Amino acid sequence: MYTQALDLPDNAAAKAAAPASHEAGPMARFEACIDADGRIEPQDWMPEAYRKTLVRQISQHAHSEIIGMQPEGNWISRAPSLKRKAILIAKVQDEGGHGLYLYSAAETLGTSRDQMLDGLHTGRAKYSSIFNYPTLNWADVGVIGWLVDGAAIMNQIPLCRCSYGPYARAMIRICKEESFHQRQGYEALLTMMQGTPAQRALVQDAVNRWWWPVLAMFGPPDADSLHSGQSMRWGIKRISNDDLRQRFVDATVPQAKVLGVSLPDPDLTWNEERQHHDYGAIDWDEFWSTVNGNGPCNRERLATRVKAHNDGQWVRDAALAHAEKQQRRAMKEAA
Ligand code: FAQ
Repeated sequence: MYTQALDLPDNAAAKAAAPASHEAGPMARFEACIDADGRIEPQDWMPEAYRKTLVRQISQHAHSEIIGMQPEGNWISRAPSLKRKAILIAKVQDEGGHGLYLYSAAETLGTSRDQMLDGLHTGRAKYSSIFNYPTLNWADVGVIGWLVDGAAIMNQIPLCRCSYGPYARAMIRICKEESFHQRQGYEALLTMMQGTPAQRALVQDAVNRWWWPVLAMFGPPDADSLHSGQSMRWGIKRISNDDLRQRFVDATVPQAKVLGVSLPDPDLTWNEERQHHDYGAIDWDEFWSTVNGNGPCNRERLATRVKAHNDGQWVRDAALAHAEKQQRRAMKEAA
């Protein structure tokens, strides 16, 4: 349902299509590789603006995964059964892993993890607006899986075809895991919807609260999207913010029907002419206020993250001391 083809282009052919080094400068070779839908690798020459855009997007994406562990992590100790607890622990751990793949991909562009984390911890770097909303009841955990992971997959499948090789490759594994995350959320909600009226009411309440922030998660409308034009020209983004949002709405409406919940938008209707659903106006003031640090949980999320980082200092110190000891031993043995 979420896939838009995972077939990857023939990189060798694309690179061969690029003019040879004696014929053209690095910019021409870069452009030719992008035009032929090839992959740019870390050792390849790239314009500084391309590098900067990638570091911005990949590090923001990594920060989102790491901060995104918090809303659901909040429910690990209160999961309603051992099975749900085990699933949730695995999911939250996956999000941490996604952050690590993505930091590694960004590091290949010459930015250190310390620099990226400093950006996050000092509030200079962005992370997804969606993780600044609270998880008030157990159904929120299911709704995050169904809607937030569902939106993330919709946005991230095209990134498997991103022109920067390390990012594209990281995204393939991430998307496979996100797909499991989406299904576990939907399954948890289906179970609740077969339960008591109180359980069904919890699901509906969670859907009502998350629907609009999830739609905003795809980013500003195309007309206001600062980076989309250039990022699409470079093959970093493949599908625009509005087009992804529309695909998500179209995919989610039938799922809501099966689940038996209503989506909180009186303007949501099928448009026969467009062959898409029309939907109501998104509150962009709320979006920007959240992005700029004033959402319901921004301060709490950042404070929790900074504390976790500081509390983990002894682990990093111990790992470094161990690595140094091993290196000294290896040098002594080699001498
Ligand atoms: N939140 O010109 P555009 C997940 C910013 S991972 C905050 O359209 P662009 C997994 C944008 O950065 C979710 N800021 O920007 C999970 C820019 O500001 P800047 C994260 C946002 O880059 C599930 C400005 O607005 N996914 O969910 C947002 O072309 C469950 C102008 O915007 C990714 O990061 C936003 N929602 O398009 C984990 C995917 N939207 O940088 C745990 C990769 C926009 O100039 C539990 N990223 N902004 O200061 C992307 O695809 C793109 O970066 C977009 C934004 C589509 C997010």
